[in-house]
Formats: sequence, structure tokens, C-alpha cells
Amino acid sequence: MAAKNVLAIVLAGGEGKRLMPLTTDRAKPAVPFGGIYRLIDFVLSNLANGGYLKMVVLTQYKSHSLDRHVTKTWRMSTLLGNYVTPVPAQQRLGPRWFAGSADAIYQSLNLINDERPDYVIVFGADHIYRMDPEQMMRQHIESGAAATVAGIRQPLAMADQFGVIEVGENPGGVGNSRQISAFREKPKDAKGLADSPGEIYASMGNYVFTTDALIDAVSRDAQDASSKHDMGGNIIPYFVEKNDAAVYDFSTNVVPGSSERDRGYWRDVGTLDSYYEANMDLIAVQPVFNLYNYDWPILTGNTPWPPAKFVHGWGERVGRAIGSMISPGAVISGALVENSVVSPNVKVHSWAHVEGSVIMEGVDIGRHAVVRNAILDKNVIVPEGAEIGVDLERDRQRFTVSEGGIVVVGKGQRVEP
Ligand code: ADQ
Repeated sequence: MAAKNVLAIVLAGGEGKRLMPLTTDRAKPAVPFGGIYRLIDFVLSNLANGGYLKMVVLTQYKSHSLDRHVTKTWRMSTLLGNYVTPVPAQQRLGPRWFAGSADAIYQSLNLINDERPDYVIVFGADHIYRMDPEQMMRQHIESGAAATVAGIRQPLAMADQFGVIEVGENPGGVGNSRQISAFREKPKDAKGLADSPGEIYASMGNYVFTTDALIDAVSRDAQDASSKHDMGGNIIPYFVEKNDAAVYDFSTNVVPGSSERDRGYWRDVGTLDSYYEANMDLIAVQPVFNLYNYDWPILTGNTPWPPAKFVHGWGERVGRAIGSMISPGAVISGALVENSVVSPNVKVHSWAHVEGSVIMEGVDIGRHAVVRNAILDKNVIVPEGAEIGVDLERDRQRFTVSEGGIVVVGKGQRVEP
């Protein structure tokens, strides 16, 4: 049973610059993923499945589609006092946006005061994973630490993208082997772990706090003119300095229905390449992230699209999809779709060939078109005979091409024939 007095705050105000052009018109947590989901569905599903049903989603940047998605999809019965509420920057401190994630919480202290929870969960909104937050909460309560940070091993080369955790017992601290002895946000000179020099212990950007300690920390931080008002940059280091922060080892988290293969899966989809790879993880023959685990479902809105349809042709023109996920409302008509994620209401016409691609809602791919190693945002129109991902030099002149060579076509773009 989940502890009763818990408020979950989901930080969803990130700008997602490195996901451009997917974040031209929407906040990063609202970026569509895996055909029918948006990134934010993963954290909200984890919280809901874990029994934490009082959630506020702090938004700011280009939040319209995020707001609409949360309001429409995550509407809950209020009979039991549960809610998922998107909250824009309150501008309590004058006409300005949030300075950083800690300021976002400071500006929203009224929500905490309204709810009077014993504990506050603060989770990020842009990761693909399954996690039972209750197991982290249990450790938090048992350890007595004021702050608990979820940690996961990541490659040393990526240290400058993460908060890096060092673990060790400090005299006078929370007094167990999970105490954080040092925490550095995105260091350029991190060293590998003693038992694995090629790895670091990274913060997942998911925290549990004892309420009074959180209120105290963000209030102090608000008075500090030298602070960046960032959870990872300022608040967690503050607790570490006080010997009052513990790490929760994500590799010990066991979610119902998970298997050896997908246990511990967590992806920060901060770049176009990592976003693409995480989509491809879904369609691997033995998926490392299993969407078909109904014991811990990933929840989302369900527009009642008709079923996906495969229209027959003949010879090479048989409408078919191999190694792919095809969402409802899609029509694959005399075309071949391979190793791709296809969203609702996508049309692929005769002789077209789609390969290794992520195709978002409403995209129309004309006859004889070729789409390879690409991400096509919503409502892109690919006319008859057009080629995407075939000549990267040419594609660089008209689209975004990621470091890894994935061609990304922005929302609603009509590709030249
Ligand atoms: P980053 O993701 O780089 O690192 P940040 O940009 O602050 O940190 O984003 C964290 C979360 O907060 C995201 O979900 C984002 O959408 C949201 N957010 C950012 N600014 C916000 C604001 N002003 N208002 C509301 N929401 C906001 C963080 C940690 C690292 C950790 C990585 C793991 O700081 O220590 O390793 O996450 O990915």
C-alpha cells in the first residue's frame, strides 16, 4: 500500500533544445513516443500504478499540447480526492517564468501547503522506464534521510549530462551504506566507479523528500542570489552537504510483470539519437522495454481510431509491415513498412518503402516514396516518389539530420517531391 500523505510533483517545464525540431511547438514531455504515447505518460503511469494519485505537473515552456494531453487523458475521478493537475508558472514572485526546477517548486509551495503531505515525490517527465516509486518511498522512510535520489549506472562518457553521485558513509549522516557523500551536477572531470571504471552512478532526476525539509531547502535557495535554483545543481548538493541525502539504487526496483531482459531499463531521451534508439528498443524482436506488460501498464489517452488496416496489392505491392508497431487508424496500402514505429492515422501508399523510421500521427507517405532512418513529426506530407534518408547530404540542406544520421522532418512540413 502506498503511504497515504504523499504529493507527487512532476517537473515538466523542460525546453528540450536538443530535441529540436520535435520541440519547436511543444514542451519536451509532450513529445509523442512509441506510436500512441507522449513522454510524460511514462512517469505518470509509474506514479499511478504505484498508487500515488495526487499529482501536479509543473509546466512552463510551450505547454499547450502538454496541458491538453494531461487534462484530457489523465482526468481522474475526484471522488477519492485524487487528481493530476497541470500547473503553469505561478509568477508569485513577479512577472517572470521559473528560473530553474527548484524555483518551480518554490513558486508552487501553495500546492504543498494545500495538501499537507508527509512526503513529496519530485520526478522528471522525460524518461522512458518502468519504476515502482513505492519501493523508493519505503527506503526513504526507513533511512530517515531528508532527501532520497534515485541512482543508476551510466557510461562514464555521459557524466557531463547527469548529476553524478558518490556513495559512502559520513560520520553523523543518515548512517547507512546508501548515504550520498558527494554530488556533482554534470561534471566534466568525473571518474569511473571503483568496481567499474567505465561507469558512473548517475542521478535519474527522481527524488523523494520529507516535506518540511523540502520546503525549508527551496525557501533558503530562493533567498540565495548566487543559486541557479536548480534541483540537481543546488538542492541535492545542499542536502548532501548536510549529510542528509541517500541514494535509492534503481537496479533493485522490481516492477510486476517485468523480466530479466527489461528490468532496469531507463532511457533519458534528451537527444534525437537517444529518442530514436528508445523507439527502436520497443520493436526489437526481444524488446528491452516491453509495452505488453499489462501488470504495470503504460497508460495514455485513447482516441477511438479504427483498427490498423493492411490493404492488399500483388507481387511486391502487398501491403505489409515487418518488425514494426502499427497504431490504430493507420492504413498500409500496397506498401512495405519495416522496423518502424507507426502512429495513428498514418497513410502509406502503394510501392512506398518505410524502413527504420518513427512516423507520427497523420503523416501521409505517397506512392513510390522511400523513407529510411527518419523521424517524421505529425502531419508531414511525403509526396509521390520523394526520398528521405537516402541522400544525407541533400537531406542536410532541407531537414535536421542528427549526429547519428537520423533525418528529422518537422511537424506539418510538406516535403518537396
Ligand atoms: P536535466 O534533465 O538536464 O538533469 P533539467 O533541465 O532541470 O535537468 O530537467 C529536469 C526535469 O525538470 C525535466 O523533467 C524538465 O522537464 C523539468 N524542468 C526543468 N526546468 C523546469 C522548470 N523551470 N519548471 C518545471 N520543470 C522544469 C536532471 C538532473 C540531473 C539528472 C538528470 C537525469 O538535474 O542531476 O542526472 O536530470 O536525466
